[in-house]
Amino acid sequence: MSTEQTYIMVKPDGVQRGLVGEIISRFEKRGYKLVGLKMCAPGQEHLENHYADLKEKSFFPGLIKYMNSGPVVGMVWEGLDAVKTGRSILGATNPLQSAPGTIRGDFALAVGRNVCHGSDTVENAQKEINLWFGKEGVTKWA
Ligand code: RTP
Repeated sequence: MSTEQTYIMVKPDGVQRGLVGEIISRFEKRGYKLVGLKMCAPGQEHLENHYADLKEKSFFPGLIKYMNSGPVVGMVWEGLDAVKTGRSILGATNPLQSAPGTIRGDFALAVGRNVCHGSDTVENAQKEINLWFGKEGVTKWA
């Protein structure tokens, strides 16, 4: 098991519902280290880049519209097995299949309003961190 970084994002519904603090708190309490935090309204082009691998999916236009409906909060969390364990903290993509105790299992019902995003591989995490944090990068602390 190695130390990794993962990109976690509170989606517009999570921000509007006041879940940012709750989501940060769950990662902090689990023991992950916050090394990047940014609120932004990224715009259509940036969101299309983030979800480029889903471009051919029928739900893609609706996904971009949803993601563009308000600001998001992007975070980079660092720690052991951060990518896989990060996704287990979020729960299954479809909240109806998310276990209670996960973020989606506690706060969501619809796949199209599933509150949060988490990188699915170490490689994609690095791509997403570069895409969202770019030149400014993330913070180093002990
Ligand atoms: P995410 O990137 O948001 O963490 O989600 P994921 O990897 O678990 O799932 P993915 O298949 O990459 O889907 C990205 C987001 O698209 C929306 N979605 N809608 N059938 C549908 O209507 C549908 N399927 C997926 C969800 O918001 C999902 O998180």
